[in-house]
Amino acid sequence: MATKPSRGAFIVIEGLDRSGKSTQAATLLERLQSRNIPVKFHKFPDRVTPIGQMIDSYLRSKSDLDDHVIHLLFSANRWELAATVEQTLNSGTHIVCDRYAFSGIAFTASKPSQIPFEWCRTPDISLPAPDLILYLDISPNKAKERGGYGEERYEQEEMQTRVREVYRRMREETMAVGSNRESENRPQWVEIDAGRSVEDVGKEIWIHVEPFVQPSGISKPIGRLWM
Ligand code: FDM
Ligand code: MG
Repeated sequence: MATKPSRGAFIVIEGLDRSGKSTQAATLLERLQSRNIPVKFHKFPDRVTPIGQMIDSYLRSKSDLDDHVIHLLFSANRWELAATVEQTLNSGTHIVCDRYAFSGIAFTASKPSQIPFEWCRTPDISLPAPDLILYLDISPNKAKERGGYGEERYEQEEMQTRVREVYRRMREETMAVGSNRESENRPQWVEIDAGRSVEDVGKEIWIHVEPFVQPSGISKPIGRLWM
């Protein structure tokens, strides 16, 4: 049995649609579970809650909502799980999370309505911050070739191209030296070339995750987004 760490690590996987997030999340979960490392999985949007059902209906174009409203619903959908996330981490269980607030900003800020980046970021301020962001980078062109595209809103190459640009901006801001936050309390943003085989991407992900899931655990407190 692995010993329980002081607190669990919060690991978020981000990327464009068809970048392989869900596959890699499943692989990572199996890796951890096979080592008896306690881990829980979350996925945003969580389409099960009442708010999640509204989001699901919007994404499948069954309903229409103002761009600000849907943005706030995505954020609310994270807030309704925030206390659970904290409890889970504090109990020593790690969390692997498929999409988080970075998706929220990247997609809304990429819309033709040109909602300002700072406005997009505001509702998620002070959510539990991830310790590690695994950004699966893929060109929209290559993602499109993987098929299964075009069934939901946002699954168009033009939109995905803009989304990738916003992700780049967030990566730069997260890694920027000279931000007023302590560097050790800053989430670590790792960019992974997701255009390779499932195995190769999985191996690289594990190299980055392993230091975060040691039995000694994580001693620093849970961070807050953008604070
Ligand atoms: N999405 C996801 C957003 O626009 N905002 C958010 O806050 C989140 C979490 O929802 F196109 C978008 C991203 C994607 C769509 O996500 C559904 P999945 O991972 O394909 O289910
Ligand atoms: Mg999708």
